[in-house]
Amino acid sequence: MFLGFLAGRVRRADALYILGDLFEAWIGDDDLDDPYNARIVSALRAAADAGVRIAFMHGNRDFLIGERFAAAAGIRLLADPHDLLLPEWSFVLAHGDALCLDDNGYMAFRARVRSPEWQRRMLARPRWLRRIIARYFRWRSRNMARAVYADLNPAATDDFLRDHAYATFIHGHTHRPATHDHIVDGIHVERWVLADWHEDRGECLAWDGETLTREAVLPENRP
Ligand SMILES: [Mn+2]
Repeated sequence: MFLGFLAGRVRRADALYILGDLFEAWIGDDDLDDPYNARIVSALRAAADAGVRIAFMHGNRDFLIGERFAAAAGIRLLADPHDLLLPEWSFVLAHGDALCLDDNGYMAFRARVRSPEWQRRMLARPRWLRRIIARYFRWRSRNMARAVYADLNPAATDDFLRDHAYATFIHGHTHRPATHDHIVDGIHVERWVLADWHEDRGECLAWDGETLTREAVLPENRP
């Protein structure tokens, strides 16, 4: 479905922003030759070659995506968060996990795996071992998520919106798609939460210069 999206709807856009967790797991850019990964990368490349500017931000599952992936796919890596200042409107983009401060276990894990030292040691391990570790992480996170998905910490979110000049905030990660209204320092700020993707349905946000719209993404790009 994502391949159909890249070949279809995306071609009518100037730019595509992917806010992380594109992959269930990413064990390192030396895994670009895996057939599944190669298909995704060449589909991104085709859209990029067709003139769509594609930017990618790391999620909590694919944070090991690096410059080799970016070069192969023809995309640009973004820092999290990213201030997207368009002529008509200002947005701030994030994956969303960095504000889930109430999930202490996850925040400790995040700090550990995002450190350059941990990543260097991880990438030095053989691929087979990294695959097993990635599977273990997914299993553990599924078990923890079964209880309840973490949500953004309200006070930290207000601070974040203040720090980003009350720009419209777009993020995913929480599995709670919605559009929220925040009043921060008396200013109305919108927060758009992206939906998670499944085999048979996905969702993107489209900005036409005036309005932001949720668009359904369906298999084979059916209308
Ligand atoms: Mn996530």
